[in-house]
Amino acid sequence: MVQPIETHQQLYTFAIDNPSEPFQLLDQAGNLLTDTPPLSDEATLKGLRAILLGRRFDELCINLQRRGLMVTFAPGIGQEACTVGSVMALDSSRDWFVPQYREAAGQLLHGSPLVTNFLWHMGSPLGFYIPDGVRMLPFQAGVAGQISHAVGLAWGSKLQGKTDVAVVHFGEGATSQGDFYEPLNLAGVVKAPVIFFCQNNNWAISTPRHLQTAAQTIAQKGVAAGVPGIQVDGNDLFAVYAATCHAVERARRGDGPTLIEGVTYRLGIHTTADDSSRYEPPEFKEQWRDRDPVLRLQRYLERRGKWNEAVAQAMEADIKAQLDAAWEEAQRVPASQTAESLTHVFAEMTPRLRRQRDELKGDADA
Ligand SMILES: Cc1ncc(C[n+]2csc(CCOP(=O)(O)OP(=O)(O)O)c2C)c(N)n1
Repeated sequence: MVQPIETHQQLYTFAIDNPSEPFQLLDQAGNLLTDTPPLSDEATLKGLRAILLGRRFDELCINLQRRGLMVTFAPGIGQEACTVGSVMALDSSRDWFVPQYREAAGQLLHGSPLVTNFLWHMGSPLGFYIPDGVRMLPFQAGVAGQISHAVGLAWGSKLQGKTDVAVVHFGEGATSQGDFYEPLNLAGVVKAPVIFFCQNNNWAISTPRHLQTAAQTIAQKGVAAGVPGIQVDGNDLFAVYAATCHAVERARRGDGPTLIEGVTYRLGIHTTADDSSRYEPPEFKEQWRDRDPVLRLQRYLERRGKWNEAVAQAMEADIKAQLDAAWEEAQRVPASQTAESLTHVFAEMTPRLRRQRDELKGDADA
């Protein structure tokens, strides 16, 4: 277990005392800053593959959107260690992953089928249907709208005497909203087993972090709600994983929520509807490129003799085959599925919804 974050007290002291020094276990050059890595080489390779799958999925979707085959798309390029590291700390068979809109890498690792993710961005209502057994909520376009739902899931788990936890992702912009503070407050009161994960990528579209909040860190926003916070290097898979493991253990013990701030950077675009060159100084991306979580893991694994050109090529080929097969499958799903959007509103359809669905089906068949 990792030493610096052992106690609850240390968690929030860390965020307040060291606002410019996020918790790190793997530095930019791939050096391990602790005696024992928190993940085995095999698990690290699995984490790297999940990051790369998310990245290649995002790149493909941007390309498909440009060709008119997808709706607006928000990539998580550069931020994938936040979602992958936090999902690796969960038990996917029982814990909940609650995304905002740029969390493909974490969603896929948590069990979301690739086809579902494609269908989402093709505008198909079937993309919003999460298969049974996958403990995940759908994509949420309303900033911070999913945070209350995550607290509800976690509190519900506690009321049922279970120890299943929920991790919810959102950006630093979301933490300016009532939809962040209200569920955070409630979670502190009822000690809901929830992990609030803020991906601080410096930008809320064109609003930079320093104009978003005067708080020194996002992590310390938890303190007033009795929720310990920790700021971690969000591009360090090991730090994200270790901090989330710690938060999960606290939550399962009944000690309540934790707020994790992953300091990261948006290496891609905000969405396909955005032109970041209009507001983002070009040197910002340049500075962050070398901190890319992919490069960092590759450098680390290379030193351990687990990464070389052949391994890289085999992994990329395997990912490409997986993406190609899922994209083929998604294209075979009939485009007109409007009626489906009414099917999952309630557990049992109301007579009015049933009537509307039948009317829509009639239109589609005509
Ligand atoms: C409730 C709400 N208000 C405004 C928007 C428009 N909007 C879309 S993304 C975005 C920025 C969000 O920034 P942040 O929370 O930091 O997340 P990021 O996009 O950087 O991941 C805004 C304001 C929205 N989708 N929902």
